[in-house]
Amino acid sequence: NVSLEGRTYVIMGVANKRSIAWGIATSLHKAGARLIFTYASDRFEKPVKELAATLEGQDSLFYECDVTDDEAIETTFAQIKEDVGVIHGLAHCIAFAKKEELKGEFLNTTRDGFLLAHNISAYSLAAVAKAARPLMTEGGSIVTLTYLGGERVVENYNVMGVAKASLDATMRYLANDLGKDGIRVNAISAGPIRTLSAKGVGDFNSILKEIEERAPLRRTVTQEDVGDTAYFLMSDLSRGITGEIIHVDSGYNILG
Ligand code: 0WD
Repeated sequence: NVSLEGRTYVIMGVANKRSIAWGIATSLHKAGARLIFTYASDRFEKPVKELAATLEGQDSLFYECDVTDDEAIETTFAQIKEDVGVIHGLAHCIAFAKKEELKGEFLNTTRDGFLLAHNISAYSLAAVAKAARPLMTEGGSIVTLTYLGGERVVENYNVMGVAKASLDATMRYLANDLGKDGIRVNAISAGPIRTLSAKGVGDFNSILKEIEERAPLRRTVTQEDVGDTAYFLMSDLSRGITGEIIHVDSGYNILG
């Protein structure tokens, strides 16, 4: 069944309308899903609520959840359980690294910066999966967002690339643990998209230009492209897929 009516999904990581998480939210909304939004701090409460209000007929719920805080994660999912009971999926669209470490040589990464990037961008997937599991009593689908920089060296991506490699492996181990509960865990490797986070990556414009010139589809991807793939991964159409990385990148990853 391609309709997501009667299903509830948690979307983590909407910062503004350019967020990939917002692309996922609109795709799932169109399919009839009920949405729950979490945001990192009260700074995002108003913008997230204003955005969600534009989704017609959507009766969204909102929770503040800083993924570096175990207690916050526990409280958030306990509250969601109390408020809606069962969830059918979760979109993890969260990453962070110090801006000064997203340029120049990877070699200059500090211990602090390394741990921070891994904490927010990789460990958080394991932490939220653990908290979400008891709410996924009907099975479900967890989707995270990764990037090619975790598979190979991408100029300037540095410590975030190492964190994405960790995220990819975290996704696979979680898929193995949660498969017996009927919960699938997959990643979308998105091509570069201009968002708030992308602003932190050095020389992002030339990364975009390279895609336009060389990727098989000769265009960059949009939040909607990623959103519709997330919709597929949340739906039963993808029921046989877990532990997988799907590249939504105009085919760029196949180039040598
Ligand atoms: O080109 C791109 N934009 C790509 C992004 C290509 C491939 C992958 N991705 C990934 C990112 O690495 C990230 O995992 O997609 C995911 C979503 O990123 P985005 O949509 O590009 O970025 P953005 O709109 O900035 O959303 C990321 C959000 C944060 O925004 P802020 O302004 O705080 O950086 O991640 C959230 C936050 O909303 N976030 C947190 N959420 C909870 N707890 C935390 C935290 N501690 N830190 C950041």
